[in-house]
Amino acid sequence: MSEIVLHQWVMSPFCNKIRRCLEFKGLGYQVVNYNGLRALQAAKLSPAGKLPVLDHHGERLQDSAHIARFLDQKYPDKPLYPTDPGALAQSRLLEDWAGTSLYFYELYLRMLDPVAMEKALDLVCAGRPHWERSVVKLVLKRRYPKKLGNQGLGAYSKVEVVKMLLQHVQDLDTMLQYRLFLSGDALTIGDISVVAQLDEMIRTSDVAERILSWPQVKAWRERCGGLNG
Ligand SMILES: N[C@@H](CCC(=O)N[C@@H](CS)C(=O)NCC(=O)O)C(=O)O
Repeated sequence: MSEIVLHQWVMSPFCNKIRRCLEFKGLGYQVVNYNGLRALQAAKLSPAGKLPVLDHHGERLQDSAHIARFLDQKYPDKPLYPTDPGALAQSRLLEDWAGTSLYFYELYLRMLDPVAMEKALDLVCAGRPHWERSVVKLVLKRRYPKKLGNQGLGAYSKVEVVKMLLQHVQDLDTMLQYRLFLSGDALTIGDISVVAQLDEMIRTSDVAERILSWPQVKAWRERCGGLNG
């Protein structure tokens, strides 16, 4: 086993974020996937019970923001968090916005849409016995409407949610008319966090084409390295 192991679901935007961080830093790593009912074991890996979890030379870390900061301390050569104070402030705010706002759009478009849900099940049940798929589907269908209801987005129709999301995408497109990346001319944790959320919408949702119809966003996503995993 490699000295760096990422415990993940391939379709998790936060796991996508950490794959991107590791690849940006040029670090070799292995992944352990928690597909199907193996998800029950994922919950035991850390106190929060969420993924990603990263094992780094025997040290176990959880939470993507914490992991990204840890990687920057250990491997400072290619910083995820820029040194320029303005760029640093923007990239940290974008990281937080991606995880606390954009994530719920991704969840809505994936978990409340029957076609996207089937695509997500293909990903999260790959390699597992077929019967596990119906159990996982039941859990997802129970858990996420409640979660989205509590967060607030669940109260809106899909048309309204897509409209709000596309306004955000348009705003990103406007920001990118003046710079190569969201906080300036270099890729930062802000770009990685935002693109990881958009990737997972593009992967399973029928809104993909409309997101990619924004030319600056499309070109920026390619500069960020496309979908990995
Ligand atoms: N703040 C955490 C969020 C991680 C997160 O919500 N992961 C989701 C997968 S996308 C998860 O583990 N969900 C399972 C659960 O909530 O039980 C991070 O940045 O790592």
